Amino acid sequence: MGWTPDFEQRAKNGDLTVGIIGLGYVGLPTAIGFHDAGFNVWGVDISERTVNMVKRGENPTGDPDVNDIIPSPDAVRWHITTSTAQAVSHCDVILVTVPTPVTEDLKPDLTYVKTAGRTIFESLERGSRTIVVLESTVYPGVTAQTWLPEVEELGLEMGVDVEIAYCPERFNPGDPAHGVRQVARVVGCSNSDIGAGLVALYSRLTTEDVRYVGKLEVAEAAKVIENVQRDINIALVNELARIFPELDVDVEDVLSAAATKWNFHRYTPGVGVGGHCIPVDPYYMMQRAADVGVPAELITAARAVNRTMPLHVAGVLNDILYEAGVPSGEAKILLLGWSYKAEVGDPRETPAEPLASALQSKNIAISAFDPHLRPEDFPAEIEVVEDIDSAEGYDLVVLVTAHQACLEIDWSGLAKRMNNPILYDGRRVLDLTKLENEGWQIHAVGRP
Ligand code: SAJ
Repeated sequence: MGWTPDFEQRAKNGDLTVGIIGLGYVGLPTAIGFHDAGFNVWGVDISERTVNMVKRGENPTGDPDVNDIIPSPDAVRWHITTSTAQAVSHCDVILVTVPTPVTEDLKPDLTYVKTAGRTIFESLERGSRTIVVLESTVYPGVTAQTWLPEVEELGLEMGVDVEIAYCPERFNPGDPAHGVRQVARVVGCSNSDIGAGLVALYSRLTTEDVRYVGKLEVAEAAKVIENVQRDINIALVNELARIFPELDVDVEDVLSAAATKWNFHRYTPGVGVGGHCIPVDPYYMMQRAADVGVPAELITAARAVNRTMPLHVAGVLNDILYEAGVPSGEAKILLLGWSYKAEVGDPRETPAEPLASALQSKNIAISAFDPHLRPEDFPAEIEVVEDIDSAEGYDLVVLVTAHQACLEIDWSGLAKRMNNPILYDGRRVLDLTKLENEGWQIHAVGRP
C-alpha cells in the first residue's frame, strides 16, 4: 500500500518499503542510504550488468564513494531486480532516478522519465495511492506533463491509485561531503499532506534540511536554476579568461584579488564545463522559456561561452605549437585527464572530447591519460596512455582534469621525455613557477 493517514509516522519509524528505479550515480547511493536508514528497499535497473554487479556487492557507477557500501545480497531488507513490476507490488513509495540527458539538438530527452513512469503506473495496485517521486533533473512542468497522460491513459485516478511528487537529487559525485545523506532536499507536490509525509521520509535519509516547497513546478524550477546559476558563474570567469590575457593580465590574479570581497563568489576558468548536470540543465530552462515565449538571453549566452571554451583552448594550443616551430601534421599532444571532473571516472559531456576533436582537425595527434577511466571509455581515435612514466615524444602536455593522479605525476621525468617540454594548465591548479624551474615552458588558461 502507498499513502495512508499514518504515512508520516511509518516514515519516521522506517516502516515503509521504498522502491528506487535507476541504480546509477544517484539511484544506487539513494537505495543504499534508505537501506542503511532502516527501510525495506527494492532497487530496479534495466541493465542486467548493473543488477548483477550490485547483487554481487560490486559498484557499477564510476563514483568511488559507492565502493564497499553496497549491502550484501542476503541482507533481508535489500532487494535488487530488473523488474519494475515485481518491485512496485511491494512498495509504498517509488523514487525515479533515471537519466534526463539532452538530445543531439540540445533538447531535453524525457524518454527515460516517460518509460519509467509508464512501467510503474501499469504495475500499480488499484486503490493503493502509491507515491511516485521523480528525482531526475527536469524543467518546470515536466513531471505532470510526462506522467499525467500515462496515468489517465491507464485509467488510474490521482489521489486514489497514485500520487506524484518531485524531489530533485542534489548529489555531487566524488564529493563525500555532499552525498545523498548529507544534502538538503526540497519536496514539491500538489497535496501538502503527501508533502509532509515525504519530508518525513527524506528526513530519515539526509541529516540536512528537508522542506515542502509547494507544487511540483517550484521544486522542478529550483533544481534547474541551481545549476543554471553555476553555469553562468563559470561562464563569467571563462569569458574573463579570454579577455585578460589580451590585456596582459592573468585572470587568476584578478579573480583572487576580487575574492577578497566578502560576497564575491570564486569560480575557476578551465578548458570547459562537463558532466551530466551543469552543461545540460540550462537547456531545460531555455526550452521552457522558449515554450512560453520569454527570451533566456543570459542563460543562452553563458551556455555558448562554456560550450565553446574547448574550441578557444584548442586555438591557443595550436598557436603555441606554431610558435614553438612544431611542423603541422607532426605535433603530438598528451591530455592529462579525460573525465569531466576531478576524482570521478565519468566521461559524460567531458570538454576533453571537443578539445581533442578540434585539435585532431588541425592534424594534431592526441593521446590521453586518465587512471579513473578504462580504455574503452575513450573515443576510438584517442591513443590511451595507461603508464604515464612511459609517455614520451610529445610536443605539449595539457592538464584537462585536476585528478590528484594527474597533479602528482613525475613532471621532471616527463619533461625530459618530451619533444618540446611545453605545458598548458587547463584548470589553473598547478604550481607553474615550480614547473618552469624544472624546465617546462608554461602556459595556462587565462594567463597571458
Ligand atoms: N567547473 C569549472 N569551474 C568551476 C567549477 C566547475 O570549470 O569553478 C567545471 C568542472 O571542471 C566540470 C563542470 O564545471 O567540468 C561541472 O563541475 P561541478 O563542480 O559543477 O560538478 P557537477 O557537474 O558534478 O555538479 C554537481 C551538481 N550537483 C547536483 O546537480 C546535485 C552541482 O549542482 C553542484 O553544485 C556541483 O556538483 C558541486 O557543487 O560540485
